[in-house]
Amino acid sequence: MRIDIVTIFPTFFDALDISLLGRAREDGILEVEVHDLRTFTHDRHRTVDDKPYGGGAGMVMKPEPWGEALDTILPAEIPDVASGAGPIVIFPSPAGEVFTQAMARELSGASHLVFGCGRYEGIDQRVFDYAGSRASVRLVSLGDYVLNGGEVAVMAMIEAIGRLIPGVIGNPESLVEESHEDGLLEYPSYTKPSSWRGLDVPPVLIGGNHGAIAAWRRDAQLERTRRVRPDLLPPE
Ligand code: 6GU
Repeated sequence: MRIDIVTIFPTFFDALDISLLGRAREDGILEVEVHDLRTFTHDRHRTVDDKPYGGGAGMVMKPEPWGEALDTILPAEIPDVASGAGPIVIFPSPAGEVFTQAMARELSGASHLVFGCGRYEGIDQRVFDYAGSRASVRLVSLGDYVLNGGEVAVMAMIEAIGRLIPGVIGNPESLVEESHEDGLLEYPSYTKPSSWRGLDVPPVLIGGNHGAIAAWRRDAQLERTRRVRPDLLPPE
Protein backbone atom coordinates (compact mmCIF):
# COMPACT_ATOMS: atom_id res chain seq x y z
CA MET A 1 0.00 0.00 0.00
CA ARG A 2 1.09 3.54 -0.72
CA ILE A 3 0.20 6.29 1.79
CA ASP A 4 0.68 10.03 1.19
CA ILE A 5 0.16 12.49 4.04
CA VAL A 6 -0.22 16.25 3.60
CA THR A 7 0.38 18.32 6.75
CA ILE A 8 1.91 21.53 8.05
CA PHE A 9 3.53 19.42 10.84
CA PRO A 10 5.53 16.74 9.00
CA THR A 11 7.57 15.74 12.08
CA PHE A 12 4.37 14.47 13.71
CA PHE A 13 4.75 11.44 11.46
CA ASP A 14 8.35 10.61 12.43
CA ALA A 15 6.83 7.98 14.71
CA LEU A 16 5.80 5.96 11.62
CA ASP A 17 9.47 4.92 11.37
CA ILE A 18 9.23 2.80 14.49
CA SER A 19 7.58 -0.43 15.59
CA LEU A 20 5.31 -2.56 13.44
CA LEU A 21 4.72 -0.01 10.71
CA GLY A 22 8.42 0.89 10.50
CA ARG A 23 9.14 -2.79 9.87
CA ALA A 24 6.39 -2.91 7.22
CA ARG A 25 8.05 0.02 5.46
CA GLU A 26 11.47 -1.67 5.57
CA ASP A 27 9.86 -4.81 4.15
CA GLY A 28 8.31 -2.83 1.28
CA ILE A 29 4.74 -3.71 2.30
CA LEU A 30 4.01 -0.08 3.08
CA GLU A 31 5.34 3.02 1.34
CA VAL A 32 4.73 6.32 3.16
CA GLU A 33 5.52 9.83 1.96
CA VAL A 34 4.88 12.90 4.11
CA HIS A 35 4.38 16.20 2.26
CA ASP A 36 4.79 19.59 3.95
CA LEU A 37 1.85 21.71 2.74
CA ARG A 38 4.03 24.84 2.98
CA THR A 39 6.27 23.59 0.16
CA PHE A 40 3.27 24.25 -2.13
CA THR A 41 3.09 27.96 -1.22
CA HIS A 42 4.83 30.71 -3.21
CA ASP A 43 4.84 33.73 -0.88
CA ARG A 44 7.59 34.78 1.50
CA HIS A 45 5.58 33.84 4.58
CA ARG A 46 4.51 30.46 3.17
CA THR A 47 0.89 31.32 4.01
CA VAL A 48 -1.57 28.43 4.25
CA ASP A 49 -4.56 30.15 5.84
CA ASP A 50 -6.73 33.27 5.62
CA LYS A 51 -9.87 34.85 7.14
CA PRO A 52 -13.20 33.14 6.44
CA TYR A 53 -15.52 34.70 3.86
CA GLY A 54 -18.67 35.82 5.68
CA GLY A 55 -16.76 36.46 8.88
CA GLY A 56 -16.38 34.37 11.99
CA ALA A 57 -13.69 33.22 14.36
CA GLY A 58 -10.45 31.57 13.30
CA MET A 59 -8.78 30.99 9.99
CA VAL A 60 -9.50 28.75 7.01
CA MET A 61 -6.87 26.85 5.04
CA LYS A 62 -6.45 28.36 1.55
CA PRO A 63 -7.25 26.17 -1.45
CA GLU A 64 -4.21 26.88 -3.65
CA PRO A 65 -1.51 24.96 -1.71
CA TRP A 66 -3.91 22.05 -1.29
CA GLY A 67 -4.61 22.02 -5.03
CA GLU A 68 -0.90 21.86 -5.84
CA ALA A 69 -0.31 19.15 -3.24
CA LEU A 70 -3.14 17.01 -4.64
CA ASP A 71 -1.92 17.56 -8.21
CA THR A 72 1.52 16.32 -7.15
CA ILE A 73 0.22 13.25 -5.34
CA LEU A 74 -2.74 12.06 -7.42
CA PRO A 75 -2.20 10.20 -10.71
CA ALA A 76 -2.84 12.26 -13.84
CA GLU A 77 -5.36 9.83 -15.40
CA ILE A 78 -9.00 10.73 -14.98
CA PRO A 79 -10.17 8.11 -12.50
CA ASP A 80 -13.38 6.15 -12.66
CA VAL A 81 -14.25 7.35 -9.15
CA ALA A 82 -17.42 5.21 -9.05
CA SER A 83 -15.46 1.97 -9.66
CA GLY A 84 -13.85 2.18 -6.21
CA ALA A 85 -10.41 1.61 -7.74
CA GLY A 86 -7.83 4.37 -7.61
CA PRO A 87 -6.75 6.50 -4.68
CA ILE A 88 -8.93 7.29 -1.66
CA VAL A 89 -8.43 10.76 -0.17
CA ILE A 90 -9.27 10.95 3.53
CA PHE A 91 -9.72 14.24 5.34
CA PRO A 92 -9.81 13.84 9.13
CA SER A 93 -12.68 15.96 10.41
CA PRO A 94 -14.94 15.99 13.45
CA ALA A 95 -17.71 16.55 10.87
CA GLY A 96 -16.98 13.24 9.12
CA GLU A 97 -18.35 9.69 9.36
CA VAL A 98 -17.04 7.85 12.43
CA PHE A 99 -13.95 5.67 11.95
CA THR A 100 -14.59 2.02 12.87
CA GLN A 101 -12.81 -1.32 12.72
CA ALA A 102 -14.98 -2.16 9.69
CA MET A 103 -13.76 1.00 7.95
CA ALA A 104 -10.15 0.20 8.87
CA ARG A 105 -10.57 -3.27 7.36
CA GLU A 106 -12.13 -1.87 4.19
CA LEU A 107 -9.37 0.74 3.78
CA SER A 108 -6.64 -1.87 4.44
CA GLY A 109 -7.52 -3.31 1.02
CA ALA A 110 -6.85 -0.06 -0.84
CA SER A 111 -3.67 0.37 -2.88
CA HIS A 112 -3.31 4.13 -2.37
CA LEU A 113 -4.52 6.29 0.54
CA VAL A 114 -4.00 10.05 0.78
CA PHE A 115 -4.52 11.79 4.14
CA GLY A 116 -5.04 15.58 4.16
CA CYS A 117 -4.51 17.01 7.64
CA GLY A 118 -6.40 20.22 8.23
CA ARG A 119 -5.62 22.71 10.99
CA TYR A 120 -7.34 25.80 12.30
CA GLU A 121 -11.07 26.00 11.66
CA GLY A 122 -10.90 23.83 8.56
CA ILE A 123 -10.09 23.75 4.87
CA ASP A 124 -11.80 25.74 2.09
CA GLN A 125 -14.73 23.56 0.94
CA ARG A 126 -13.56 23.71 -2.68
CA VAL A 127 -10.55 21.55 -1.77
CA PHE A 128 -12.94 18.67 -0.93
CA ASP A 129 -14.94 19.34 -4.10
CA TYR A 130 -11.79 19.39 -6.25
CA ALA A 131 -10.37 16.25 -4.61
CA GLY A 132 -13.72 14.55 -5.32
CA SER A 133 -13.25 15.21 -9.04
CA ARG A 134 -9.89 13.40 -8.94
CA ALA A 135 -10.45 10.57 -6.42
CA SER A 136 -12.86 9.05 -3.91
CA VAL A 137 -13.06 11.41 -0.93
CA ARG A 138 -14.08 10.61 2.64
CA LEU A 139 -14.32 12.86 5.68
CA VAL A 140 -13.57 10.71 8.70
CA SER A 141 -13.86 11.45 12.44
CA LEU A 142 -12.33 9.52 15.32
CA GLY A 143 -15.30 10.24 17.55
CA ASP A 144 -17.35 12.90 19.26
CA TYR A 145 -14.65 15.18 20.63
CA VAL A 146 -12.49 17.93 19.12
CA LEU A 147 -8.77 17.79 18.34
CA ASN A 148 -6.73 20.80 17.22
CA GLY A 149 -5.92 19.25 13.90
CA GLY A 150 -6.01 16.06 11.90
CA GLU A 151 -2.49 14.80 12.60
CA VAL A 152 -3.20 12.74 15.72
CA ALA A 153 -6.35 11.34 14.12
CA VAL A 154 -4.41 10.31 11.00
CA MET A 155 -1.74 8.58 13.09
CA ALA A 156 -4.48 6.57 14.78
CA MET A 157 -6.13 5.67 11.48
CA ILE A 158 -2.85 4.64 9.84
CA GLU A 159 -2.03 2.39 12.79
CA ALA A 160 -5.48 0.77 12.71
CA ILE A 161 -5.38 0.30 8.92
CA GLY A 162 -1.69 -0.63 8.61
CA ARG A 163 -1.81 -3.53 11.06
CA LEU A 164 -4.56 -5.15 8.96
CA ILE A 165 -2.47 -5.22 5.76
CA PRO A 166 -1.39 -8.84 5.14
CA GLY A 167 2.20 -9.37 6.29
CA VAL A 168 2.33 -6.44 8.70
CA ILE A 169 1.45 -8.55 11.76
CA GLY A 170 3.57 -11.66 12.17
CA ASN A 171 0.80 -13.81 13.63
CA PRO A 172 -2.49 -13.02 11.84
CA GLU A 173 -4.40 -15.16 14.38
CA SER A 174 -3.84 -12.40 16.92
CA LEU A 175 -6.15 -10.23 14.78
CA VAL A 176 -9.08 -12.62 15.05
CA GLU A 177 -9.90 -12.50 18.74
CA GLU A 178 -9.48 -8.81 19.46
CA SER A 179 -12.03 -6.19 20.42
CA HIS A 180 -14.47 -5.13 17.71
CA GLU A 181 -13.59 -7.88 15.19
CA ASP A 182 -16.61 -9.94 16.27
CA GLY A 183 -18.66 -6.93 17.34
CA LEU A 184 -17.89 -7.49 21.04
CA LEU A 185 -15.23 -6.19 23.40
CA GLU A 186 -12.41 -8.65 24.08
CA TYR A 187 -12.26 -10.98 27.08
CA PRO A 188 -9.74 -10.34 29.91
CA SER A 189 -6.32 -11.99 29.52
CA TYR A 190 -4.02 -13.54 32.15
CA THR A 191 -0.49 -14.94 32.22
CA LYS A 192 1.83 -16.39 34.92
CA PRO A 193 1.97 -16.31 37.89
CA SER A 194 -1.41 -17.95 38.63
CA SER A 195 -1.59 -16.08 41.92
CA TRP A 196 -0.24 -12.53 42.26
CA ARG A 197 -0.64 -10.19 45.25
CA GLY A 198 -3.63 -12.18 46.41
CA LEU A 199 -5.31 -12.02 43.00
CA ASP A 200 -5.96 -15.39 41.31
CA VAL A 201 -6.36 -16.29 37.66
CA PRO A 202 -9.90 -17.69 37.09
CA PRO A 203 -9.48 -21.46 37.65
CA VAL A 204 -11.32 -22.40 34.42
CA LEU A 205 -8.42 -20.92 32.39
CA ILE A 206 -5.95 -23.24 34.14
CA GLY A 207 -8.08 -26.40 33.91
CA GLY A 208 -7.34 -27.25 30.26
CA ASN A 209 -11.03 -27.77 29.30
CA HIS A 210 -11.06 -25.92 25.98
CA GLY A 211 -14.85 -25.92 25.64
CA ALA A 212 -15.22 -24.47 29.13
CA ILE A 213 -12.54 -21.85 28.39
CA ALA A 214 -14.27 -20.77 25.16
CA ALA A 215 -17.61 -20.51 26.99
CA TRP A 216 -16.05 -18.50 29.84
CA ARG A 217 -14.44 -16.11 27.37
CA ARG A 218 -17.67 -15.63 25.43
CA ASP A 219 -19.56 -14.88 28.67
CA ALA A 220 -16.85 -12.43 29.74
CA GLN A 221 -17.08 -10.66 26.36
CA LEU A 222 -20.85 -10.40 26.59
CA GLU A 223 -20.82 -9.22 30.22
CA ARG A 224 -18.19 -6.56 29.50
CA THR A 225 -19.92 -5.34 26.34
CA ARG A 226 -23.31 -5.16 28.10
CA ARG A 227 -21.78 -3.19 30.97
CA VAL A 228 -19.45 -0.80 29.07
CA ARG A 229 -20.75 -0.61 25.50
CA PRO A 230 -24.41 -1.70 25.31
CA ASP A 231 -24.66 0.29 22.08
CA LEU A 232 -22.59 -2.44 20.35
CA LEU A 233 -25.19 -5.15 21.06
CA PRO A 234 -28.14 -5.81 18.73
CA PRO A 235 -31.45 -4.44 20.07
CA GLU A 236 -33.40 -7.14 21.98
CL1 6GU B 1 -10.57 13.28 12.51
N1 6GU B 1 -10.15 15.71 13.48
C1 6GU B 1 -10.26 16.65 14.44
N2 6GU B 1 -9.71 17.85 14.24
N3 6GU B 1 -10.90 16.46 15.58
C2 6GU B 1 -11.44 15.26 15.74
C3 6GU B 1 -11.35 14.23 14.82
C4 6GU B 1 -10.69 14.48 13.67
N4 6GU B 1 -11.98 13.15 15.29
C5 6GU B 1 -12.44 13.49 16.47
N5 6GU B 1 -12.13 14.76 16.76
